Amino acid sequence: TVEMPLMPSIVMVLNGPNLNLLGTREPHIYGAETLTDVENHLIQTGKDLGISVSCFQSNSEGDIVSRIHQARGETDFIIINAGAYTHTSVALHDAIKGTGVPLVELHISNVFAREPFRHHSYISPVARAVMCGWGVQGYALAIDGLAQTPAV
Ligand code: CA2
Repeated sequence: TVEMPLMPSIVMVLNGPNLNLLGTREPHIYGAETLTDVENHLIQTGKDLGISVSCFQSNSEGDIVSRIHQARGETDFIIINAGAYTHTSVALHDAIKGTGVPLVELHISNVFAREPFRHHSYISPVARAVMCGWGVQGYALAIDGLAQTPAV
């Protein structure tokens, strides 16, 4: 028999600063769904694909660093929307690099069609994949992509 590679079965979705405001402001950029709507959706998408999804949001850089540390050994993949810390945080870059947890960087908006300060990411060089501009459905697309990805 041939051993088939296993897809990631435990995925952590991390949302950073201000993403708790989803669905309350700027719906033209970020959509009308709340973060709770999006998270419940993702947990269901995961169930349908045989992936256990846990979701976490924090406005604090240190909390997100700690979650990345905690993910090591207990999570196969992280999907992170680090919000504005994407563009500022060497600490997040170091946490991802230091733990070696495979990670997808995600943005709801197309950051490259926006202000120049959103064009640089400290996360991209340490991410396995980067996606942006798909709206909140990007999260489900990422889970779907992971379901088709052999775990490493
Ligand atoms: O497009 C994305 O997902 C971003 O990561 C969102 C961040 C922004 O700083 C990044 O450049 C791109 C901001 C998140 C703010 O989220 C809000 C959602 C609804 C209402 C207000 C803010």
